[in-house]
Amino acid sequence: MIDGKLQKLWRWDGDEENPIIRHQGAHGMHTADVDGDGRDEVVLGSVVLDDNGTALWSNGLGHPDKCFVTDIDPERPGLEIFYVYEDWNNDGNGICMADAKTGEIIWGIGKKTLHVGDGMVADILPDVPGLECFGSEDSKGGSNSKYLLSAKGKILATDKDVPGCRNWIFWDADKVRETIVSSGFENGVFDRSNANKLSIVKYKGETLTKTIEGSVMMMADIQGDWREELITILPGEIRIYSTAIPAKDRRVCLMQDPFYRAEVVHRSMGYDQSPVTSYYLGE
Ligand SMILES: [Ca+2]
Ligand SMILES: [Ca+2]
Ligand SMILES: [Ca+2]
Repeated sequence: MIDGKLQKLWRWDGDEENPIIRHQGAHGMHTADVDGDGRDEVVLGSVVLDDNGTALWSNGLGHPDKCFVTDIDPERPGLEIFYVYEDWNNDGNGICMADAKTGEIIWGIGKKTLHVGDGMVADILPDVPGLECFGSEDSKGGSNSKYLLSAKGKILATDKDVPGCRNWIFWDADKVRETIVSSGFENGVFDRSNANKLSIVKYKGETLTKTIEGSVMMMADIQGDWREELITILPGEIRIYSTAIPAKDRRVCLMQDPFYRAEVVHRSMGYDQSPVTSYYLGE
């Protein structure tokens, strides 16, 4: 910023890079300090731009529908990135986890994948170390397979035992994340009369709240006690739901984490993702 005006520091065109970096972007970008030098990189998908506007790395795996940057495996130093790839992948890396600093693939699912259209990372199994990683094939690709993996890449569950990827929220007092489900989609059959009723449930566990109405817009810690509020919309109305479950510990407001704050904004870009923190937040 000079004299109150933004100045261009650099421009980037993938075709100027070697190797050329076409077709490596995801549906949304994330800004994170992946190399720990205090300046943010831009995670475009399979390619990461350094803060000086040059490619830091590219894994060459193509177009991920989504990727998640966070400390997935706290036993490894630094951040990791979980990828789900739309591109057909014969080499077992269509669902994979990479080192965020170098792009090195830490593990892949080890199976052929066709079009993995959705994914998520969250601690849903407190007895399994790290964040669990899950992804689902899009039926457009010719498969309905779903996978739940540990932070070490071990397949823990498949298909009907894998939760949905879309809407996850910190709602009760523990650091295991809960999911928001529409009762209109119970048993996989869409009931239009019930489609606006939402419940917050634990994975393979109890229902915590079931009186929520509207369509999910966003989840974010906007009140500041570290659990997240749920923002929904109905015709002519915006609602903010807050948990009524008392916290058991005091934690810094998630919005104090600049990465989480940017992830909340990210929700308005591309495919919607539940925001994650730059640090490990799980049991
Ligand atoms: Ca950096
Ligand atoms: Ca780590
Ligand atoms: Ca929880």
